[in-house]
Amino acid sequence: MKKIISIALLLINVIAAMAQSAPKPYGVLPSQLQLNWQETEMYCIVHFSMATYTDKEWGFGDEDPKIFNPSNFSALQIVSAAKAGGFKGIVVVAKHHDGFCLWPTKTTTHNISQSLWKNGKGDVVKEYQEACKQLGMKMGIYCSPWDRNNALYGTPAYVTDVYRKQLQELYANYGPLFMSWHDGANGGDGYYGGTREVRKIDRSTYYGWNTTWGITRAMQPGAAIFGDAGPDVRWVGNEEGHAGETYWETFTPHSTDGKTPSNGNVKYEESTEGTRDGKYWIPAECDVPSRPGWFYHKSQDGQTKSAYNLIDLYYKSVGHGACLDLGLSPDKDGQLTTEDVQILKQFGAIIKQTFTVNLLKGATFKASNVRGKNAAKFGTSFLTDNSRYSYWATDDDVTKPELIADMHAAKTFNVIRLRENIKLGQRIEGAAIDAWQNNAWNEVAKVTSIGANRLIRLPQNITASKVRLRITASPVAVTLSDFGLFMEPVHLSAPAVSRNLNGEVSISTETPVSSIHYTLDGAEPSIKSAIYKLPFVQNNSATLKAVSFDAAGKHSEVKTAIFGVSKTNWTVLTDQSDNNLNRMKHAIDEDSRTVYNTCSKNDSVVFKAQEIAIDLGKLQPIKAFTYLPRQDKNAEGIVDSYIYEISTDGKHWAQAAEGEFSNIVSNPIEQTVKLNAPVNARYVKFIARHVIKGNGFAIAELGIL
Ligand code: FUL
Repeated sequence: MKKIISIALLLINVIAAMAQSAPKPYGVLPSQLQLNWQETEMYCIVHFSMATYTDKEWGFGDEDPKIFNPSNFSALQIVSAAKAGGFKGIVVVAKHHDGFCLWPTKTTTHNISQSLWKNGKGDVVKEYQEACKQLGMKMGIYCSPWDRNNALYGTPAYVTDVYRKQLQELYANYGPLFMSWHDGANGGDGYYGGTREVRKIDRSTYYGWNTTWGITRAMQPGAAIFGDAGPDVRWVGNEEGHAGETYWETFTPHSTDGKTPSNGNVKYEESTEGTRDGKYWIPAECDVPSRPGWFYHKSQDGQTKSAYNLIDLYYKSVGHGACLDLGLSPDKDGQLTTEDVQILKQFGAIIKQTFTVNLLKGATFKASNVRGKNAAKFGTSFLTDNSRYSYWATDDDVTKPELIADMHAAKTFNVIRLRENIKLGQRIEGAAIDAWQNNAWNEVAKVTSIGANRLIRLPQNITASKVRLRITASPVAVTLSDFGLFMEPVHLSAPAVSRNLNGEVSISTETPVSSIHYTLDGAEPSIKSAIYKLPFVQNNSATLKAVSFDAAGKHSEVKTAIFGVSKTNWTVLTDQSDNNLNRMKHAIDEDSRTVYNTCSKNDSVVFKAQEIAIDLGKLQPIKAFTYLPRQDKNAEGIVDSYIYEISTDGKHWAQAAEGEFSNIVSNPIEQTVKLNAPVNARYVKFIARHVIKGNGFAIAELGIL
């Protein structure tokens, strides 16, 4: 008997101990450094350098340092604007691909001391460091590995004596850093000390990344290292600001060339979602410029993403469990434009307003299971406290629990937040949320992953007093740290604008509005501007700005659309590389989804310069050419080196422009080539000198302004 009692006691003790013990971690786990980075959630990368002055996205490396001379650079203005937007840090582009160093480095003379700014005594990076310190913002640095200026680029000496030394200078003098950002754009043509040639490097071996990262760890132990394949943070695989709808913080990088995955050769299509049960914990950063390009271009004024565009990206990046890195682009004076500052402020205010009140605070929770019935340790009260790591847990064998939250009164919400305690890994693979409406549970949302943070933005407001969370798939016990319901302020639907091949402009809104007003000269529209009723014809170039109003006089955001000359009477000439008129028409059909593509599947065909010529129907003045690359995420046939020719008779041609489309794969936006002076022509020819990939060229749209 005694024996039985002691065995029973032992068993009770074992069960009690189990009830106290935390669930076993699942899979690979984040480091403390990665947790710190994750909590940062949003920061900005600032591109202000030589390319600001040359109006380019990538400088060639032959720029004269004297042209860098801002009249009014203010790191404080830039960092304050980021802070007002709710961003917690900035990443300073200290050297971009053109090789110009914004600090007085000893590694090259191609640096700020050779500029006219502050008589060569200035230090832009220092000024950012001081501004960050003053404003309590974190700072990171971006120092481009690819250097189109340096004569040594491509040799081992560049890595050891230039690139690593530059990092060492930055690490030693500008910390503490929260990030060290290592770009994947690598090798190609450049100035390279005057040789002006193409230099190719082996992406997986040339930089000796492990040695470099040893330096980072030793000198800036608090810096999360960003690279295409990590090690701490991965690139999300696009510059559009979104992570996958299903999103894993874990990742097993694969390479495109069978070599070690590294900066520049990762299979990016796998980076957006990550890898379920991946080998490493390498969460993603979603980088996206706030304007069309990363650097400031006057021609892109008015095209900054609106506050609600940014909100949308916030939900698709931070709201999927990744971090958002928003590009800011100070202008030639050295500050962000008033409009850009305004947008950041508005964005920050909307986020703050949305997330201040968690409507589930004070709710009564009823869970189908609490680990070891130990509510004090694993109960539902932890779901609405402010810690990301205290959590509600289930017993090991309960992987599909349910939870009902009673708010005791009807509440209206349109955002749901869920978070896992990622210190125990990313576990959940499916969850659904129901609202109690008309005496029944109605499913309002479901997700296929949660991770560090999952925000679900509902298409409409939901009013209910009770909600139910169902975990529908998880390989192990659930460890959820947060459940929240929020109300994003409802905004008036901004107009959408389109123009068809007949030059007809249509303006519409998603939801009904009282009126839509517009201007065609780029002026800010108001209730006094022309009222939109029916589609109208606009054949000439124009900058249309439209705004909608509700009955109370509240207005939406302004929508800007830039039109080139309408293509109504355009035809394609056939005496050129291709003669398939039907296919060619896709290049001028005002439809960005159709592509004129000459790439062939036959691998033995090699790329030779390709061209397409267009008859504009009449002689007309041309100020600029536009090229929209294919928008279907396929790099094949995307042109990165071009020539434009013009003609008045279709027989005699003269060159009007030539150059490179920089960063066109990562950021495939419409490229605008401005001419120094307008020209008159009836015929234009677009010649592709080089394409990113493939043996032909691909064009979504060609246009003129
Ligand atoms: C890319 C670069 O090539 C772009 O110019 C920009 O700096 C972006 C943040 O990273 O890889």
